[in-house]
Amino acid sequence: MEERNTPKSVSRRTALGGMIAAGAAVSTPAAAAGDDAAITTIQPWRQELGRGVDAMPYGLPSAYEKSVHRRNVSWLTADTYSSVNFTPLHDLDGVITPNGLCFERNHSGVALIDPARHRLMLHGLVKTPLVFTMADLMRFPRQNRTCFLECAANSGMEWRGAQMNGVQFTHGMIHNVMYTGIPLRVLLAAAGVRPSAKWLLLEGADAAGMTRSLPLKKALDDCMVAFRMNGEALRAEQGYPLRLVVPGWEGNLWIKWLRRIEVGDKPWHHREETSKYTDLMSDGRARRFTWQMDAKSVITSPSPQAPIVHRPGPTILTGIAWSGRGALSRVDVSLDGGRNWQIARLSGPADTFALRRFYLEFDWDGRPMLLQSRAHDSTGYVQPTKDRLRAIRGENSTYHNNGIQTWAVNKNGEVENVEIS
Ligand SMILES: Nc1nc2c(c(=O)[nH]1)N[C@H]1C(S)=C(S)[C@@H](COP(=O)(O)O)O[C@H]1N2
Ligand SMILES: [Mo]
Repeated sequence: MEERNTPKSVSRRTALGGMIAAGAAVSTPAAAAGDDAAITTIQPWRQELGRGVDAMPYGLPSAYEKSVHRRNVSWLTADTYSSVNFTPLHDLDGVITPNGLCFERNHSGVALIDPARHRLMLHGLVKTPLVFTMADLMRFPRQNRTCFLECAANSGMEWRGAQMNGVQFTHGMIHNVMYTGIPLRVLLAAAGVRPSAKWLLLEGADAAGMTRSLPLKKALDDCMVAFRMNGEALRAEQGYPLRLVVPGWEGNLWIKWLRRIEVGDKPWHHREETSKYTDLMSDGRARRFTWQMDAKSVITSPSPQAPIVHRPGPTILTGIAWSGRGALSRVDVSLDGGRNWQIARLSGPADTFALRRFYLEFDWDGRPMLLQSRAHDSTGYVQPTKDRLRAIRGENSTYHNNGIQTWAVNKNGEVENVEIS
């Protein structure tokens, strides 16, 4: 992993002005039949029996995909228990994050819970306090929903300037999976919420005993208590056997290893919420309760970890976009640092509060580029530039950075994280 000590900033003119005309674009994407030795060779896998169906009861990716994995940044946290690792966005396509690649953010490591001994308690301002076993929960009606989870600290290291040389590190505190779970309103109805109730306290069973306050309104609206991700049981890292799903809102509220829900009439005070999870502005005031995730997008390829490895000619640009305010409606892409924009092609499921995948197919002329993407959502909100964000929020806040990302591509197809001014 490469990192920089000094934020990198280039002017649009330096990056694009010094362009030298590259040689005539060669576009021979495929070899002519007969030229490719691999076609005539009889490789080992064509000569031997393959592995039997009993060899791998739980499947793993091909051995040739070994480099596709989560990564952490050793200097970022003092230990690996209260820490984070990052989703390898540059290696993924489509919208679903495979379970083994979902980033992890833990405050006291991963709790390993025996589901037979796990309980969910629901109490406080309710008519009947309840304690559920996992077996009890399996008898409630369930639903399926795909949602992104983004940590409020995602892209936080980029607030003062380009820092991390890879989309995995600049934007990898996000994952997008299909959850199966019980609408929280169904469980609350079973206990009978009292009229004075306004807030919930949610508590995890990890050593951190992490607790968060959540407005009852959001809980009744669309939260769920999930026990499956992408069809199989939650991974331990993601809160096995139970986690809260809070569509469109920051990851911090998505309590993992969920063990207790207390119903109250006001928010609880969390030390961390006031010191860390608030956005300090330039004038010293803080934004509080900024839970909704703003519209954001990023190009995942080309990117520093996914350079262009082919000659000029047909080139595929792709990325992800999302919004926690409303439906993602459009993504624009610029190849010249925001001077000219084209509308990208969206492909795949269009679920609200889930990742969208976009593409732009173009003929690369072999010259340097400054790649940017910009998300729009159904509320009319448009993803801002980083300069615009900083003008409003100042230099102190590192949370909720949804500014436009710039990747500089050089004539060799190598890509760097830059900021343009
Ligand atoms: N019990 C518990 N829940 C937790 C946390 C935690 O440390 N303990 N971390 C929170 C934070 S800050 C985030 S961003 C998300 C991360 O979810 P993930 O590990 O599935 O990516 O879980 C949230 N829920
Ligand atoms: Mo987080």
